[in-house]
Amino acid sequence: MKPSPKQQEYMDLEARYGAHNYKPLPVVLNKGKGTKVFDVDGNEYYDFLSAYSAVNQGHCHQKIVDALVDQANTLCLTSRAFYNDCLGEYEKYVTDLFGYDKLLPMNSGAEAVETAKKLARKWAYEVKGVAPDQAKIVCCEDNFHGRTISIVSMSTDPDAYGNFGPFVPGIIKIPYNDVEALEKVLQEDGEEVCAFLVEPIQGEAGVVVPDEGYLTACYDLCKKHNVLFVADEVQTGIARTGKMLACEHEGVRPDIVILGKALSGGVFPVSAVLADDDIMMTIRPGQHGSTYGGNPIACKVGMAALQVVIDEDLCERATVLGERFRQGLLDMNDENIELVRGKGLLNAAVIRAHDGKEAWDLCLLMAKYGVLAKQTHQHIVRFAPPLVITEEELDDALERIKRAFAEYAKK
Ligand code: IF1
Repeated sequence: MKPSPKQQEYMDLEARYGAHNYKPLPVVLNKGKGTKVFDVDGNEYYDFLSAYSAVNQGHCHQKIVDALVDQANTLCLTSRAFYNDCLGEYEKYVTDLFGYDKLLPMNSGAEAVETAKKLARKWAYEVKGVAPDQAKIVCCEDNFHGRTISIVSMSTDPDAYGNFGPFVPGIIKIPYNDVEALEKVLQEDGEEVCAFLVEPIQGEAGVVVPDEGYLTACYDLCKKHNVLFVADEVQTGIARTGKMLACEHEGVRPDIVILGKALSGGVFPVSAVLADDDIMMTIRPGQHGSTYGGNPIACKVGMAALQVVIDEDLCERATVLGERFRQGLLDMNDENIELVRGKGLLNAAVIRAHDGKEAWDLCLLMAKYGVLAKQTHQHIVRFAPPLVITEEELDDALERIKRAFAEYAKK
């Protein structure tokens, strides 16, 4: 898939003037609507990445864009030095929807993860009674929670932490989907552990779905040892897996919930941390915040984005169409598909290397046939279309993916 001269020009600009912290697929987009994105040459694609599950509501959803534009023409930013007429309404809307006492508004997912870690530590010292500066956070190997120094201190991916040390202490890493590992750590260090931070499904690791009952067993262990169960639902939340929170599949109610990405439908950076008063009220005025956190645009966009999820029943769509998609991949009986896994419309296929080709090459072929997806690690392709995708679009996309696999299989 050779970029056109026009596309190459855009890529060259980025190569010359931008940091090289990504290696994007060679496609230059200039328009998006619903499940479709369009490149500068007018080619159209199904977006099967959804900006890593931020665009669950579809690109440029009119109701979310309207909320953005209306508020942008009214009042964009007050900072939290003053009140505004949007934040309280937004906080009520979200806490009512998810069933928590309070919300702390931030902007990026990483900021929300950092906020959750600070809350857990604060709670440890001021409620649980952990000795000063001794609080530990248990996290899982192969996690992805963002890119700050404190977060990559938890990473087991050399690309994520390499040469970014020294790292933040107070972290215990255990294997994912291993209840006994958590039990052992809590038996040994439970007194000083403030939180267990976990993705209900590990996204970046390759859409790794834990065994049924894993989240429940971990939650119960946390309760037994007076440890907070903290769910990073930045990627799995907001209907992506068929529930508003992926933890709901097991009926687990996290002590702290971290939201981001689709909280704004891909229109604006909005993230949030949810918790009840016994945790949230440990942070008092002047102890945490952010310039843009809780800004009026974020509040209006967030409410519009969540209302779309409800009005268009995106949880049900993700469940039904996710089943259809996984079955569609399996029905291809393609020998280069080693494994299909996922929940709702967060799915992935493990791709067999073939004739010197691997997942990246398959992504190039899928782009050629009008489907944009991205590999994670070497051999895994994540498939995560906007949840507004129709059955017809899904079937059409499957046909195109099938053609890409057929070409991938050729010698
Ligand atoms: C990149 C990955 C996905 C996340 C979870 C927190 C955050 C993310 C579970 C931080 C962000 C993004 C970051 C983006 C690509 C993408 C990603 F490949 F990096 F790992 F989705 F899997 N928790 N994930 O998935 O949220 O600060 O980015 O708003 O950094 O390349 P953020």
